[in-house]
Amino acid sequence: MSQAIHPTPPFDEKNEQTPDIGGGLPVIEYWAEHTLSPEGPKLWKTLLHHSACLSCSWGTGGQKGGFTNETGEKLQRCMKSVEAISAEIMPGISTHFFDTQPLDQLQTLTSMEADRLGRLSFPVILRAGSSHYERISWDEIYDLAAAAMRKPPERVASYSSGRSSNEAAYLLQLMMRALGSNNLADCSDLCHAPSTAALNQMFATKTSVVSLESLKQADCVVLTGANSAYNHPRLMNELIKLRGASGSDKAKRGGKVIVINPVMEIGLVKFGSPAFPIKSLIPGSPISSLYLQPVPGSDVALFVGIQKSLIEQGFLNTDYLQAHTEGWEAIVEQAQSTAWDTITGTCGVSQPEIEAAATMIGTSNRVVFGWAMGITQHANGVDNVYSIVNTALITGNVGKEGAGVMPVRGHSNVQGFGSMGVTAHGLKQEMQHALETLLGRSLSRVQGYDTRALIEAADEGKIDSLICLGGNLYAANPNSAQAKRAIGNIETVIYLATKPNLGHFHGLAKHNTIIIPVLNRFENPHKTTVESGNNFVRLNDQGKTHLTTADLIAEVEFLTELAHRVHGDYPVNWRKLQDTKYIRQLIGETVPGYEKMKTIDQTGEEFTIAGRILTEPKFATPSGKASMFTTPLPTLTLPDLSDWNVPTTQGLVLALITARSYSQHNTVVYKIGDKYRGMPHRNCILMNSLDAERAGLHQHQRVTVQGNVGKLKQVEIIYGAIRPGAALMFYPEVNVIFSADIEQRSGTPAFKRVPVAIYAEEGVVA
Ligand SMILES: Nc1nc2c(c(=O)[nH]1)N[C@H]1C(S)=C(S)[C@@H](COP(=O)(O)OP(=O)(O)OC[C@H]3O[C@@H](n4cnc5c(=O)[nH]c(N)nc54)[C@H](O)[C@@H]3O)O[C@H]1N2
Ligand SMILES: Nc1nc2c(c(=O)[nH]1)N[C@H]1C(S)=C(S)[C@@H](COP(=O)(O)OP(=O)(O)OC[C@H]3O[C@@H](n4cnc5c(=O)[nH]c(N)nc54)[C@H](O)[C@@H]3O)O[C@H]1N2
Ligand code: SF4
Ligand SMILES: [Mo]
Repeated sequence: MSQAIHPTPPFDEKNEQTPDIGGGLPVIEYWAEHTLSPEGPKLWKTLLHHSACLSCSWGTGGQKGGFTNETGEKLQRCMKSVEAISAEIMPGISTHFFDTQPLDQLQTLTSMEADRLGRLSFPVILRAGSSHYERISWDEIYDLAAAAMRKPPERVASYSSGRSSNEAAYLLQLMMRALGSNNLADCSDLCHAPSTAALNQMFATKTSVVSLESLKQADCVVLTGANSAYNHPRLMNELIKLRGASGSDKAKRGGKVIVINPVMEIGLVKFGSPAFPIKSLIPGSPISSLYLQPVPGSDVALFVGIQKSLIEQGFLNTDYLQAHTEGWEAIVEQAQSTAWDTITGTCGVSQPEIEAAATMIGTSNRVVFGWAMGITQHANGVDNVYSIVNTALITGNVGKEGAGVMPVRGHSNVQGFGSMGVTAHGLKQEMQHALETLLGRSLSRVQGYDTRALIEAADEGKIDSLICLGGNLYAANPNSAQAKRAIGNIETVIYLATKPNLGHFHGLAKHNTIIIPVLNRFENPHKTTVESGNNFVRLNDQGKTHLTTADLIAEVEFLTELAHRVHGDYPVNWRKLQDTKYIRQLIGETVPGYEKMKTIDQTGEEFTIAGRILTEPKFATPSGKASMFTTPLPTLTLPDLSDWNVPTTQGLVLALITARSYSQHNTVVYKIGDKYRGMPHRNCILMNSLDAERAGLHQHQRVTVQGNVGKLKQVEIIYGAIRPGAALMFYPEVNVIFSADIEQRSGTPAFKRVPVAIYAEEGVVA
């Protein structure tokens, strides 16, 4: 039966370090270690605070308490939440620290060392020519910042990361748009922008169409290019329940999970969840029913293959396609006319495996398709998303309970930033009109800079002022040398941040770099809101910071005061907005689907955003039908070693996946090793033993890994469960070696298919 089908050969080789299951006891040990430590009481207080988890977009916590999800289920905080909180409740950096640490010293710090310095506690400035950051007064900050914002609007930009609140995000975009600037670069440009672009084209909506409630009714989940065991751990509970293996869920749903990933991630094979201590935690629960390992960047071919097989097996839902979609004939024609050899030759997955996946999808009644960075961070990321959504549509799996398409988002409020209009990729018409009414004039029609365009523009000397609401623009971008040079051309850079990071020490402005320490989500003196990846809006209570002697500011307070100094009372009384309930009023009036924001302060009622979840196949497109687009198969080539300027003829070229380790949050590293992949430190490359041995290399050998703009030396080879031809290294360190291809319709870098040469340096004995 299809259950027995595995990749041939299965690329599941383990090394001596890898455990048998993901999650499991180490998670509990981590919890215990932290919750029982001296920081324990503070940690518990924060875990119990009525605010959403800081870490990922799955969204846990809020008004029902820190451990509850939107369906009211308890015990929904994972270890990643503890990790994120622990970083925030660290002591403050002393007022003398920056006096004693010259910049060149700070620049030697690793990501982890920078984070461990503690919480930013007072505002500092680095003036041109100075060797030290020094303390700065609030008056001077506002003078410098207001002057920076008054530069010509096309030379002023912002960058943001999705941890701040909806309220702060809304203020940022309103301040920028009131200036006449659309330069609202955001971390989502490096992340799910292809999902947003594709879903907007197909459905005229930009986010997941599946609610958590609906996911619970699925009988099959296809999880592609997402390592949720690491990055969205509570999603794993849903998969465990779907498979019906958990003790607490007697329903025995017996559903199927198809995982598509070049790397056999152990937590996606078997996961031990603390939510089901007896049945799951120690033995581990089975996750994948079928695990397919395609060539990185080839998912379009794989999904066209699945479509082809669905058609051949008689699973095409023609009635649905005729009634609810447009352009479907071309999709069917493409699938039928693409030869199996072309499909399998491109994706490297055999026809029986693809057919097994199609059978599982075709015989299931309610299928949810989820995906993350393995799909979006490719030169054809938008096609990747089209091909997944096409597969869902041809089987009628969009617009009913228990089925649909679900981009698994990144940061805990990255989706809220998009909803609030923080984007250079164009606003929804309704929101544009509402903002134009508010501003009493048209919004600028100049195309804004997204994140990559911002770096390119700055590199060409076209940006004078940049305000960063969180994040790490420097380390999140490919080609770190270019990012550093580009930011260095900007006269004034203002960082609002909770913690120091590499960007604060390497992403330095030409004249003034200012770091403003801010309160985080559970410390703000006012309520705020965030939006989860499942389109659920959570209300965060006000709180207090443990940094009682520090000079921190709320993001909302800083942004309203700055906007007031720049714009006076235009188009709103900014200072009045320091009371966030007035921002929520504005949001309720101007953001489509957010109408319930107008009453949330009275009702305290968290809500699902209107118009997002599709339980009927009625789309927001003018025709009411979903538009479908064909997906050209990618041509995936790699240069030869001889094309590289390397000092040896021995070695090999692989497609490098740059991804997260088990203990990091984006550019911030919490722990050096990744135990589930058996990678003991950051300077490792995960490879298949067949590749290494073919090139005369061996496990634990130290090699050079070279991309198109740089190299990393002394990289340790680790054998692992990855398909031949592919390798994996950790970001952000690896960003020094390559300048990525860019997905042209979304601006997203191809972080998941970086051509690299791997070789032992001549004369160096390993
Ligand atoms: N703890 C923790 N949680 C996080 C984050 C974090 O850093 N730490 N980051 C947050 C953010 S901003 C984001 S965007 C998400 C990221 O969440 P993920 O997208 O799960 O994170 P990545 O580590 O980028 O891993 C993507 C997976 O894609 C696979 N992959 C690579 N190339 C391909 C391919 O061509 N095809 C397929 N099918 N798969 C491929 C990789 O092997 C890897 O398993 O997580 C969010 N949550
Ligand atoms: N090679 C490679 N590069 C990648 C990726 C990849 O997979 N491979 N992934 C990309 C993706 S998906 C993303 S989303 C980006 C991430 O890019 P960013 O979002 O820019 O980076 P983060 O590391 O999440 O930013 C962390 C910093 O945010 C600040 N911060 C935390 N909380 C708050 C808060 O409440 N308020 C404020 N103001 N600041 C806060 C802290 O100072 C912290 O150091 O990286 C991208 N870069
Ligand atoms: S799954 Fe995500 S939102 Fe939920 S507790 Fe874990 S890190 Fe937080
Ligand atoms: Mo992300």
